[in-house]
Amino acid sequence: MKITLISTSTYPSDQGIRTISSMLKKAGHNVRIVFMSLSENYFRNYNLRELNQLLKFCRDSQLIGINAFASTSKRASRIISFLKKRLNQPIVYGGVHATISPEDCIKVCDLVCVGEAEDAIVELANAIENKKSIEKIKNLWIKKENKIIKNPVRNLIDNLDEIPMPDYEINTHYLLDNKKIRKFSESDLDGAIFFLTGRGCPYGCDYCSNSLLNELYKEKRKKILRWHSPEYIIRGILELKKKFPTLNYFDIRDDTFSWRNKEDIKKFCELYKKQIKMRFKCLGDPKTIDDEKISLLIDAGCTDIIIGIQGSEKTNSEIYHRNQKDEDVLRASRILNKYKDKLAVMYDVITCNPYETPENIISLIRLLQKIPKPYYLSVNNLVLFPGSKLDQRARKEGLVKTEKDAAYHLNYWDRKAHILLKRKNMYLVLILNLMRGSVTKTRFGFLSNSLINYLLKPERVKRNLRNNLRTLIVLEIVGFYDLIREKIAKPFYRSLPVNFKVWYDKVRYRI
Ligand code: B12
Ligand code: SF4
Repeated sequence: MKITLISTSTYPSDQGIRTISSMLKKAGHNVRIVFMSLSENYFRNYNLRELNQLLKFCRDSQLIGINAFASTSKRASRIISFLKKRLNQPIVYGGVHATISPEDCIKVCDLVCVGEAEDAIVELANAIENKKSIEKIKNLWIKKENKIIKNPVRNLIDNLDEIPMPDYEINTHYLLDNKKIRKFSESDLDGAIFFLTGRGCPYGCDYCSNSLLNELYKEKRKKILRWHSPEYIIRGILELKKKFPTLNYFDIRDDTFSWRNKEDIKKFCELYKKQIKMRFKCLGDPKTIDDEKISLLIDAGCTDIIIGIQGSEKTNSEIYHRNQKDEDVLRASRILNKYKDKLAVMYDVITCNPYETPENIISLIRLLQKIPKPYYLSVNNLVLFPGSKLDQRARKEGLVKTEKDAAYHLNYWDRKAHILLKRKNMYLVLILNLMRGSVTKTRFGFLSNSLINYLLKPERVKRNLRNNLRTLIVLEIVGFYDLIREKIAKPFYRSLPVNFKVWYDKVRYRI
């Protein structure tokens, strides 16, 4: 059966839709993926010309699948309503937004797939092909004659190694590029592939969609955290390396890769070093980082690691229910700093949170000042994803009344938009946002360490929190600078040939 899968992601790097595609192909279906990427503009929706091109791809398909993040859900809605008016084929809406906000999605689409979709999508496609009823297919919500059938989710896949590798047969993939849908090419990978080596998260921070996944599956499985075996990962990565000669690195995107036990990491590193011989990036969690794991990863080729701090100890424990102490962060940072010549470290923090107090933000800044340098600081402004625990709380308490208040239409890094939307602790949130960037002994991004200390003098903080005039003026200047960077500098870098970027990285990392 012919099936068209549509990704609304800003970048064509989805693993989820590629895995769904592999499952369908394995079941004998003829699948193509259209990546409706809009990497040049985070906020744009599709125009008629683009939708008409997509329509041509969908005409001959017996099933159409579409995915979305909360941030791309408007794009998905536009595509679905456009296609529904012109075609009779069933459209199924899946992905993280459908999993977390099925109520939202069923308003625009008659079929919504909640949760892990590997088996559900194959069952759906087979049922459609064989003209069988789809009403009892687990994971599916079905709108029928103004009634909604809400089937429960099936169990999570126990053995992740049974899943086929994500689909990288790019001759069956298409990409929206500069208002035209064209064939996907290797250079669209931009020299890197995101790779997930597991699923689920052992934590369940209140702002994160994992808090909801844990809830959704709590009666289905004790642990939603599952890992692929090192052998499976290496087999997959090796295949991709052979297939795409311009690949420059792998980006292992598990939120808590360092949670894996030592034996697993040892095995993975041994195989990676012997067979892959290419640098990689990964993410770690302060509590599970230890010296041996880090030295193994570096020896295998890890050049970059991202560590989530998120908030001060108080913010983490009282607002996010994230079990992490400042001491965990400092312990991990001391280990990482031992390898500063070989490993680039980026710390992630979140601010612009409606529940944060000025003291919480100051504590976070003080913690950042204690972390051994150098490092890179990524400052993200809070987005309340529909359905996450923090979003539920904020809605109940009246802090979020409309979609706009939740800020999920905004990019995490859009500091001006977030600060103006939330208007809380503006002075301190701006300081933290200005600290984003490279951190050296004397500087945090735009600000010098001594300037931060000057700006944080208690009297100054009090005054500027009461009167926002100075903050607003600086915010305008920063907004202008960010605009130039987004509109001119970044597109220029993206337009550089992949080979140049590969060469640049090689020089930079001496590999
Ligand atoms: C890798 C990653 C990225 C990558 C690649 C994104 C991409 N295009 O895939 C990068 C770094 C670019 C990225 C960017 C962002 N990300 Co991100 N990212 C992830 C991460 C870590 C892994 C995604 C993944 O591959 N998962 C594994 C696959 C197998 O799971 P899955 O995608 O959910 O797919 C399953 C189901 O959803 C379903 N499914 C998926 N597609 C389809 C399609 C159909 C038709 C059907 C039926 C089913 C279906 O079946 C799949 C298999 O079971 C997740 C967290 C996580 N662990 O999932 C966050 C996550 C998806 N990101 C998130 C966010 C917010 C973002 C940003 C918006 C952040 C920002 N800058 O503001 C951006 C922008 C993304 C965009 N607009 O395109 C949030 C989304 C929350 C939400 N409710 O929307 C997540 C969940 C993180 C979180 N903890 O909250 N991200
Ligand atoms: S540790 Fe990361 S992925 Fe896990 S629940 Fe918290 S924010 Fe989400």
